[in-house]
Amino acid sequence: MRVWIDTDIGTNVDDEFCLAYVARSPTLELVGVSTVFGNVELRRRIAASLLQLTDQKIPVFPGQNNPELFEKHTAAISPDFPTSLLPEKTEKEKKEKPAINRLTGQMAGHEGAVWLGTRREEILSQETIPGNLTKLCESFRAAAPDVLLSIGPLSNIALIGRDLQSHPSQLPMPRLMIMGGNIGPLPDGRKAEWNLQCDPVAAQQALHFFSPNIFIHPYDLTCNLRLFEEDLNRLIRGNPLCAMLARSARHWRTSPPIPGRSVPHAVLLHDLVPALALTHSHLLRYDKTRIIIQNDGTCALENGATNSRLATRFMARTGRKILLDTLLAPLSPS
Ligand SMILES: [Ca+2]
Repeated sequence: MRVWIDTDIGTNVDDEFCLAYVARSPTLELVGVSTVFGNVELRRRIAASLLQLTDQKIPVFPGQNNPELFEKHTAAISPDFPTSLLPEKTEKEKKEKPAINRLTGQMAGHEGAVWLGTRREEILSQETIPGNLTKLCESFRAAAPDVLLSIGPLSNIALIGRDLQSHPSQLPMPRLMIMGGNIGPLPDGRKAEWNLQCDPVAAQQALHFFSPNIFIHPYDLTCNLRLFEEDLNRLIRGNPLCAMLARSARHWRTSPPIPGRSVPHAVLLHDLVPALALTHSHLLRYDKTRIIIQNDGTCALENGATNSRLATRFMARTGRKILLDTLLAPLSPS
């Protein structure tokens, strides 16, 4: 199975574990990686540095650093495109301004410290490189993955979906596996899950383009996959990739995910869940659903035609064992 990962690697440590797991899984072929949100060039370097420790050469492409860019880019191609796909606003939303509450590419400040030794001031400087987006779309089409694994805000996913639909010879569309959204309440009184909250417009459009071949792994479920101190102790004594992942996880536990948010303390591997679903589908159960993403990034279930499958059960303990066994397997000599 050919897999492409779109990631905001560097902020939460779970993206790093996801990349490492897919790269090292004997049944998956990682054919490309793209980075999203904030300093995408720094994120590209982090991903490349991690992948260097696997025994494969995998290209990494910087994508969109800011949700606004998607509309600018698509507007240039098709001026009438974005708004025609948005759900009808409710009467209440029509009165509220702004209706769409997106976050710009905010970095936490600790990204790259473990993998690259990056200093805080380098992390916070960001570049916008629209030309990269064309290259990203072309490379994605050339790689022709079976699965697109989305583990960050969905800005690049909407862009890729739109690009694929405008190249019909590239169809069928790959399966879209998303870590994102929430069905139940979130911690800290947050209303929406981070990946959807950062770019709800792109999330709505991703749903439109890839439906019904979409598998959603919501926060409520993914927070059950957790690594403990004993796991990090095992990893730190493992191969060089495992040792770096353990160091990065320890660093993450003491770094606030974004300014103003509390330090996480626990290593919760949200982004691993859709990756484990690819290799061990028996770990999960899905319900056919119709999900709607609201303009504030919250999810609602609706009656009507199925547009996705929502993961409702996950065997976290078995998943954790599979992850550790896969990562701790000896690296083959390069
Ligand atoms: Ca992520």
